[in-house]
Amino acid sequence: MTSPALIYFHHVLDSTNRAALALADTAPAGTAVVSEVQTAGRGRRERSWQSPSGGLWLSVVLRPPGGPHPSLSLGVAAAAAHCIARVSGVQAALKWPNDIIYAGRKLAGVLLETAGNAVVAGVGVNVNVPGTAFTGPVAGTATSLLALTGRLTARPDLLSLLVPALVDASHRPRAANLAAWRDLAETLGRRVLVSGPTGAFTGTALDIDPSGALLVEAAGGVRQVLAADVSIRPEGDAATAEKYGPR
Ligand code: BT5
Repeated sequence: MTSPALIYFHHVLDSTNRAALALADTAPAGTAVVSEVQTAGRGRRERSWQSPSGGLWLSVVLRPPGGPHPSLSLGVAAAAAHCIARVSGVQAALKWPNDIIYAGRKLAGVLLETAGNAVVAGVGVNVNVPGTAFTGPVAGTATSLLALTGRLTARPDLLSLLVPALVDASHRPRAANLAAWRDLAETLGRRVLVSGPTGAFTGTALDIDPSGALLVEAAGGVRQVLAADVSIRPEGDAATAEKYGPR
């Protein structure tokens, strides 16, 4: 008989994703790691994730039946946005690939990492983090449930919704995760600036394809964007967009 999943709580960890990856070989699906503070919280592509006290820094071991697939990170972002709405009333939107945003500011982030057939889904939600806790450029781009609502949100309530929601997302058909993301997507239909390893271009975000890639109509045709950062351009004429730059 496999042992039941546990939630491991820490006061301080380098990264809950790192810790969960170390368990992923043997831990049952739904095993979760939470830390009050992370000293080396990580984002995509070696970026760092500021993780002061008051947030929910969570990683969950998942075992999607078909193995890892990019649609899962989109499904996890959608599931996290729904859980956030249920506990706080804040209806956040999604920016490709998996930022959870409110009024253009980042409220939560998602980072999936794989270990064989297991996936560790990391979700960082700025719950009871005062705006003054963010440092550097993040102070101007992040928001939190506390900043948005002016009150504290019970993190145990969010945690107890999130863990099963993430497990559910890992069992859902890929198309269902893509559809869940589309429902909350702010990126689709908007002018976007795509910045990737091979350069930057602007275009209109049309849709996501079955692989989770963003389809962007640009000069020269529709381009499939797999790994890049996308910023939504302010509406208006090209000159205005140039003036404001990426958000
Ligand atoms: C992400 O990366 O958004 C994924 C973040 C995942 C964090 C969770 S916390 C639990 C688990 N354990 C980990 O170690 N990680 C996961 P990305 O799209 O690359 O965005 C990173 C960028 O977001 C940074 O470069 C900053 O600009 C910005 N940022 C950093 N900390 C932030 C915060 N707390 N709130 C909002 N934006 C932040």
